[in-house]
Amino acid sequence: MGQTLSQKIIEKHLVCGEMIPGNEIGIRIDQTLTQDATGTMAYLELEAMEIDRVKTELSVAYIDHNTLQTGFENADDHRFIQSVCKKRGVRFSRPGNGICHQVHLERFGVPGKTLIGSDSHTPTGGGIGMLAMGAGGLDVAVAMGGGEYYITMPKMVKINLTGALSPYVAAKDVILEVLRIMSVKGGVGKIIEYQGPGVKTLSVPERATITNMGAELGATTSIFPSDEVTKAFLEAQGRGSDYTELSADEDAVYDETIEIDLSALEPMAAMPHMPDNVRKVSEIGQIKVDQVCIGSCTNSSLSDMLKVAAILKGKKVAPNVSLSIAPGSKQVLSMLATCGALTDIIDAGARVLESACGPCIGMGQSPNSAGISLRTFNRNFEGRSGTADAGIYLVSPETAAASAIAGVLTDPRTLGAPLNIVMPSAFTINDNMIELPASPEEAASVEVIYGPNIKPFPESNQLTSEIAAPAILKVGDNITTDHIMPAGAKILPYRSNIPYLSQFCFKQCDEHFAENCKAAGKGFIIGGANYGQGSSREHAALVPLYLGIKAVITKSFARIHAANLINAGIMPLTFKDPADYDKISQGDSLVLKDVFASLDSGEFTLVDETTGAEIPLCGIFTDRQKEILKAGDLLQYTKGQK
Ligand code: MIC
Ligand code: SF4
Repeated sequence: MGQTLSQKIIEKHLVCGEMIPGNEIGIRIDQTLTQDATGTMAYLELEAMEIDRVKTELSVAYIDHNTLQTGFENADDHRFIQSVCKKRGVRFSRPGNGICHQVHLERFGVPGKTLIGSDSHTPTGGGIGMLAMGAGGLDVAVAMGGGEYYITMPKMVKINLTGALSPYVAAKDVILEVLRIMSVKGGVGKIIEYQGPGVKTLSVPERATITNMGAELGATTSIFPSDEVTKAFLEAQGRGSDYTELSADEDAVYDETIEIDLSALEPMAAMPHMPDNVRKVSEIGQIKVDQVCIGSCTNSSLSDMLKVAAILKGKKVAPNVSLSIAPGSKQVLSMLATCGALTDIIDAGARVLESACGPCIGMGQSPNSAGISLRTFNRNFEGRSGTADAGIYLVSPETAAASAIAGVLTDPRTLGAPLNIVMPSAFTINDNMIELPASPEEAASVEVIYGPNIKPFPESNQLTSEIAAPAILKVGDNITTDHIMPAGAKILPYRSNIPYLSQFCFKQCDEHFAENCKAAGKGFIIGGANYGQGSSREHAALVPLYLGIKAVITKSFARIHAANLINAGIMPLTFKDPADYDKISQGDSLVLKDVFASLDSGEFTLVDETTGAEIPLCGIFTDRQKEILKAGDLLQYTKGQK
């Protein structure tokens, strides 16, 4: 029987486990990346693991999230990361060099290699045929130390692309269509492989837009074959020698197949407040727009920016719109400047931002009250923009630029003649903002510099045979890690200060959550389906740990968050019968009995002492996960393994 592309890559990297869907497998990781908002914690963890030098083929630390420096905190964290990188053998991409996923694709990604990153959009690398996955910071630290990365062997989904995109219809519209079909939980436990004759019509940046936003499906990752288009991209980046041809076998077997005719697609938008709330732009109509933001790791490549510049050329941003544009990397920005496209962008009245995540993570550009903002980003969760009542629509760069000029949501096909973008045959290569680590000999004398904002980790949970605690919070379906641990300019600087962060935990769902936890000293969280979707931030587990959360009980979990909970020593448990969710109310006194025996059997019983109900729960953990939970957390477990 033939293999899918990801099965081939997994097989080459398999360290343990059987490649049967649902089984836990451990795979060797060739490359890692971190960004600064999760990186400080990941490097603190690496330091705690007492590893002299990273053991991967390549590890890169990017500074792209916390680039607003309104106090010493972010700059201190950057200096800390820079010093660890120098000492431990990690390349350091300085602030200004660009967004991790964009730069990694340009300068480091290699078809067929495995990559994990402490950021959920790491699957961007799937655009050049990498098996690239988002992970918690601790998992990335373990991989840097040479440890394997554990996932549940995913099911395989084939998306068969036929036809070709019409003018002004973009890669963003493809992934929005996939989100419309599959929903934000439709990809959980699956790898999405793109195939079919339509693949060769898509450039690498277009493929990367699609795999990037596969994160919003909850998928383990998404991947495109590595073909002539990949080869041309790598050659244009001066990295032709990194190319290998890769594809699935003709007779590969998939668990699910979805057909998409690219020619039939139209411009789409994800409406507030979920990436799968997708409709055609032509159906939504000409709603008035207050703000347009173009950029983020999803849509900030040179080709995206050239299209935007061509639409803006000779035009003016509508008086009711504030347009901001953040090119994805120094390479993109520099090339825009050289070819004059940046002038077209500036002359139209755009506000040019530095090459970083910026507004995507609430670092500036929060919209006005009840503002409507069109963004080329990947997440439109309520409140993420920094304005609680703003309405965020996710659209393609073409739709964004056309709307910025018109002042209302605009179908870019109304612009008329198709754009004629000529991509350069070679990119400008200048890696002077990527700092190399010290040599192993010099590394010994490099000092790791800690700032006063870096506080110790929360103490790990000691598992006890009986846990009695209140249902401190009950939430519904699709709770994101942005709900659990919000980001934004005010909070992000405290990613290495768990005690400070804790006061913001779940603020959007229950203002008094942190106080209630402190008063009770412990608690259970009750959630609906797809709990913990979105960002990979392990803070969404570490902060609840700090606040005394012992277990999270839900209808189902998102992959990275469930792993982060286990890594932090918090049990993720699910209702055996999802209808039992209704039997628990916030505030009920709950008891989890015979915890150790239940850990072995996978069957837990929760007693609701307020109502008398006995509720069966599932907690099926692998032997490794049971050991992590018994050790207190992954850090203790990893230290114990040495
Ligand atoms: C995001 O897009 O939500 C982030 C910020 O990039 C996160 C990581 C983080 O919270 O630091 C992600 O996607 O994992
Ligand atoms: Fe940065 Fe936004 Fe991409 Fe996250 S989704 S890595 S915040 S640009």
